[in-house]
Amino acid sequence: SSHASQSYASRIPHFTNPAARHLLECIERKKSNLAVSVDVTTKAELLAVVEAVAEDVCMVKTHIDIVEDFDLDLVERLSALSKEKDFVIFEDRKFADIGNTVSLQYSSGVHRIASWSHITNAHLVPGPGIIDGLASVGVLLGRGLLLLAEMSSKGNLAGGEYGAACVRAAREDTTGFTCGFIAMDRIHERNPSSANGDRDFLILTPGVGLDVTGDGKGQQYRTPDEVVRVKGCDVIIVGRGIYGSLLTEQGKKDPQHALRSVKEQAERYKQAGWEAYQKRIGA
Ligand code: 5FU
Repeated sequence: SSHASQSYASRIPHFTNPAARHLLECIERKKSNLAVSVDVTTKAELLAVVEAVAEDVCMVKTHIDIVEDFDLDLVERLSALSKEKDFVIFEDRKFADIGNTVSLQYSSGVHRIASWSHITNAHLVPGPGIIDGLASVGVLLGRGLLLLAEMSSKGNLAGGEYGAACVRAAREDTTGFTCGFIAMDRIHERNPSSANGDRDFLILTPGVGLDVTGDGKGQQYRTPDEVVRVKGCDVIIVGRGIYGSLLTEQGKKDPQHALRSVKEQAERYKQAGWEAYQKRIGA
């Protein structure tokens, strides 16, 4: 039977992964299934957006390699905010290399992702060794991994048998490190299996917008209602729909005004995501 009809709270005991449990607990405490994708290129902007949305989100998603003035102080501040404001950090790194290389990319380099990001993600293109490589760093730190089983962008190659293979690999991961998928629906429930077939996974879903259906560069948007109620996804990931006001001419001239709009949009998406969830579980 589908875990989609169960409340977030009731699903917590089914997860052994500490980061997955942390996320479900945050969602339940804050009554928010909203992740904000903060794709801005300076430390100051990143922290300003996070502060503006912090109250309304269960998760902040980063692309840390786009920050021009990155330093470890940024991740220290982000970590402090994650504790103070109660949200999970997800570095959307999309690892895609052999196990040995990804273990180094995850633990080391400039960004030391494993030291501050509760959850990260990976493509399965290199095979299951990528999971083992990341797990060799992440498990001891209590981190979690999402496999990119599907993508939101037009013409992406991750459909069909590829997604099914991601589901199999997640079920076969005996370390418990893999705790969910980036996907467009409850992909594991479309791909049943006798081995670990009942195991619950989190579905985090980008490509969410209330006002537009695309960005002219391949992104495709669906509404929170479609994603959460109809398709049964667990977390909506919203980027420009929330921080977009900062990118306009007006927003650059008057960042304080733009940040108020960022906060308003976060409230709007939070409400839409939670209403869709309540309808889904029949609350
Ligand atoms: F895996 C994926 C995917 O399939 N689609 C995505 O859009 C990740 N993303 C990310 O979500 C993308 O890299 C952005 O960081 C974010 C979506 O941002 P938007 O501004 O809401 O389009």
